[in-house]
Amino acid sequence: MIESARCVVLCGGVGAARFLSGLVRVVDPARVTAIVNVADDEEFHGLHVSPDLDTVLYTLAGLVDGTRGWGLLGDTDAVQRALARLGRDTWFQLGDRDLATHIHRTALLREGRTLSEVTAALARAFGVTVRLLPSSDDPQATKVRADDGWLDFQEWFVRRATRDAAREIRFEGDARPAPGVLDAIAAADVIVVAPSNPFVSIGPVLAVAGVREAIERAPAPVVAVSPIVGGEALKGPAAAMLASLGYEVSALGVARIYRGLVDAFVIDDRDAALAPHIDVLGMRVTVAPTIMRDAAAKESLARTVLSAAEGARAAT
Ligand code: FO1
Repeated sequence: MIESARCVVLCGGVGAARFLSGLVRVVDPARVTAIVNVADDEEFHGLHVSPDLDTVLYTLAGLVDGTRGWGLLGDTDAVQRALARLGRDTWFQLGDRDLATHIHRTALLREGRTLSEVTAALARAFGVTVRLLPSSDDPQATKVRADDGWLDFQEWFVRRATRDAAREIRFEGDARPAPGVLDAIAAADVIVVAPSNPFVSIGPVLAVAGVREAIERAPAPVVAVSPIVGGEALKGPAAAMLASLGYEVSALGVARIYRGLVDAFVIDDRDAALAPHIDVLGMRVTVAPTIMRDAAAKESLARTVLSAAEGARAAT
């Protein structure tokens, strides 16, 4: 049953990509649909860059720079250096081979193709059989309010290196779900909320019109993996954001955000003491190793998630 389970995974970037790379070792990749955040997308040098889609794409293709978690392994920066010599802003690093992806995506979009069509074409070109769906074909943009005003997401995340406390988050654009998103959710055997940032990775996916409601209606169990372990984020600013936005900085703080949406919650061994507090939120808790340090650990986390889903299904 496990190998043929239809899995839908709500995804941000690096954490989700790593989770997916373990999941495809356990289930048939063709049965996996990744619904990926597009609210980090931005134009640089006239090119449409979709960081989270590319992180998932490159990771599943086995081409990602594993140290950074994004971009292509062994990529070079000749274009970036040439642009800097011309006086252009280069705070957002785009590698030479990575630029080919953005040039191709932008050209296809200008020809009138949708982001989901372009994403499917890129997945084919990279030999990725997981179904990659942008959460929306419409523009959606995360904005972060710092003490000195509202910032574009990448301005806050990369240019200012998340140094500013995030006081408020909003998503601009009336994004409708991309074709296939709501159907995949309705037909899923398991819906997974990846170990991604709940505010700026999963938040925008849930803010796409009808997505949250589709998940609430779906018969499949919904399992989330905590991106916070021992009070710290596995990667990125999730812990600092929990604090600045008024949540407890722990897996429990994340569970409170997902209350009412998630049936089962996977937390790390070192957070075992939080289990009873999460349980009272109406979630079945699984305590297991969640740090994805190697392929075996990623595969083991995927198995943990699938058995948590099985447990949640059996309980209903
Ligand atoms: N993250 C950085 O911290 N600095 C960068 O210069 C940067 C460039 C970049 C280029 C292409 C791409 O696909 C991702 C890139 N990222 C960079 C990662 C990205 O900003 C974030 O991982 C996501 O937007 C948050 O999930």
